[in-house]
Amino acid sequence: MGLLVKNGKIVNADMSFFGDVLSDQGKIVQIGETLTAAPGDEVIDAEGQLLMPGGIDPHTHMELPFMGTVASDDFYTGTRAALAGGTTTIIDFVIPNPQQDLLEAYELWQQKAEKSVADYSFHVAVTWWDESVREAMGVLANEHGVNSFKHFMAYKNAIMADDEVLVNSFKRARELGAICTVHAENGELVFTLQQEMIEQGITGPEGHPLSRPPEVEGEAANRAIEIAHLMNVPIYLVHTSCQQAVDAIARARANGQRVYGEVLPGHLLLDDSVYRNEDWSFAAAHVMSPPFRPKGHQEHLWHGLQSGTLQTTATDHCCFCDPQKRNGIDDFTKIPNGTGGVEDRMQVMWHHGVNSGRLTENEFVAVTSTNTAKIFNIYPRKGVIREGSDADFVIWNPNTTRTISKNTHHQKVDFNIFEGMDVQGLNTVTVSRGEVVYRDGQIFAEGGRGQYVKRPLHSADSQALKLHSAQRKVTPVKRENNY
Ligand code: URQ
Ligand code: ZN
Ligand code: ZN
Repeated sequence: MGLLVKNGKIVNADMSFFGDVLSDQGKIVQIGETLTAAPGDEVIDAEGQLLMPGGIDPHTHMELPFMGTVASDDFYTGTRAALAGGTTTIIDFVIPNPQQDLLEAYELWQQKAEKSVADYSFHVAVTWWDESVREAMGVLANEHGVNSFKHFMAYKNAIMADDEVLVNSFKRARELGAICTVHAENGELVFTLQQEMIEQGITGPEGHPLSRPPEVEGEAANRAIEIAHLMNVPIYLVHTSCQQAVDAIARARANGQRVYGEVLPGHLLLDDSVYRNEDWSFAAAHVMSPPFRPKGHQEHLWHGLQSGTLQTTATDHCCFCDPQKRNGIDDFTKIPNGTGGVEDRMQVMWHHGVNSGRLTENEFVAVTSTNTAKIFNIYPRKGVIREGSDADFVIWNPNTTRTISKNTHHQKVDFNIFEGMDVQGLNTVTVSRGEVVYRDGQIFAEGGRGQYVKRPLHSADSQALKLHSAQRKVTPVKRENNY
């Protein structure tokens, strides 16, 4: 049985046009005007509505074990929420403990994700280094469709990657034709500043942003970019949150370096006043890293997105309920870091991006879907409404409104950082691989329908490698032993 969506305005990153879209067996099979349905096809009239590629969220952490607890949204509940908000693919993270075999961790996460209702893929974090890690990266890249490796420069005494890990892993990624992604905060600086806060008796959530000021991110962003430059590997900075990081990316891109940046709706719209709220739980609910920043950084992030310095939006969806956040009731450094948003990203970005005039509808598609698909090499399978692509799209009514609230969201968490936000422009229907999985508030998706998306390696461009290493080949200076 096929699905025919008629009379919609199709909005891709490159252009908008009116047409009908026919999907069958999970793929878009025909786009044209006045298409007719075959017997048994489902037909939806999208008159007055837009058809846009399903959102791709390149940064989620479903059921992540972290800071002594486990993120509350799992791969079933979290991907249900994603579909409800118009996101049809997530890229989550395999995060091995230091000394844990990367392949063992990968298998564990694959088991967790079996209950997903949306398509999913994995970045794999490199949290330690030895020859076995090097080997495992090759197996993951060549046999399991992993073309991106993550590095946490923060979280000392846990999953922090020091320069030895960064340099070795970046070099290995280059050999494989993979891309490196980084959480760019200097973990040593954070650790020391945290101790200083505690010594000064600052134990509440207000200490969180004070212990990781923008300079902590700026230093790490510049360091990661320079290491990537010398190792000649593409690099993607996740959740850039401040002017310092945006400027580091802009400088590198202006110098022709392959650097990408991601931004979260939370960092675009919220500021650090949330941490000074008198309600401890409210303030703690906003504890995530990097923290929401002082006023001023938000506009710089918007300009980064509008100018193309930043290419993607994500959510870093990593939820912890109040009882979990209360692990840090006496010490902010023990508050599990993370906030939600996988259900809200598309609508928040439409309202504050397109309705505000900051982004065109085409740019909205680029930063919520297409650019991620291109950077992580699943375009045009995902990220575009085109014949032959996966039939992942939303039917979007630009006139409908909703007020975001924890009381109505599908995310399994007792807080919403966008609580009370009125947004206009919603997905009335979400289609995933040709199936209507969400419609007018109802989710129709069985656990396990989500499929793992392998991501092909970018060409380990031997010519570029040769050129790069040739540039570094230095002939030793011949000296007579005249001493
Ligand atoms: O750092 C991350 O991206 C993970 C651990 C989620 N938590 C967070 O505060 N961003
Ligand atoms: Zn992070
Ligand atoms: Zn994250």
